[in-house]
Amino acid sequence: AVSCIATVSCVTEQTLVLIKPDGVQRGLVGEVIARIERKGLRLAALELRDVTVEVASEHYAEHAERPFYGSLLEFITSGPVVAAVVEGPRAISAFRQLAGGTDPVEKATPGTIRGDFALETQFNLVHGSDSPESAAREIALWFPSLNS
Ligand code: IDP
Repeated sequence: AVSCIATVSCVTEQTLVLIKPDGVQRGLVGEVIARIERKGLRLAALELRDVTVEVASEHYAEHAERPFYGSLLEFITSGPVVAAVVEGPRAISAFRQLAGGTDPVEKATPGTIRGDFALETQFNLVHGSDSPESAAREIALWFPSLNS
């Protein structure tokens, strides 16, 4: 049995978060991390790093047949990203809620990261795993030395 005295002490889930090259270039790293922390989520790992085509294509493998795949890979490898493992109760859904919908104008609402700071679907600032299976796969891909 896990005792949860404060919300942050009750770690039930981890998710992989990326601040994409547009977020790093636009100086929104602090803004995004502040929102994650204010929500009550915790950083379990955090790193600024360059992205290889190998990691990018593995990360977005499910989109390999989509027309935007080539340009998505070019974008994700265009500059450093911030990769993070974020944890807490329902961390996967909680971060997706903070991020907002994929299309930052039509789907993300004001008050979300994408709704507040982005205009184009490709350049939507952040990534967050969409399921426990994706989170496990993506955390293993980006942070192979982390055992969770
Ligand atoms: P998600 O990031 O909200 O989970 P996905 O559908 O998994 O959305 O798409 C992955 C990423 O691919 C998006 O965040 C966005 O950067 C890019 N993307 C998705 N759909 C389009 C599109 O129609 N045009 C250009 N880029 C897109």
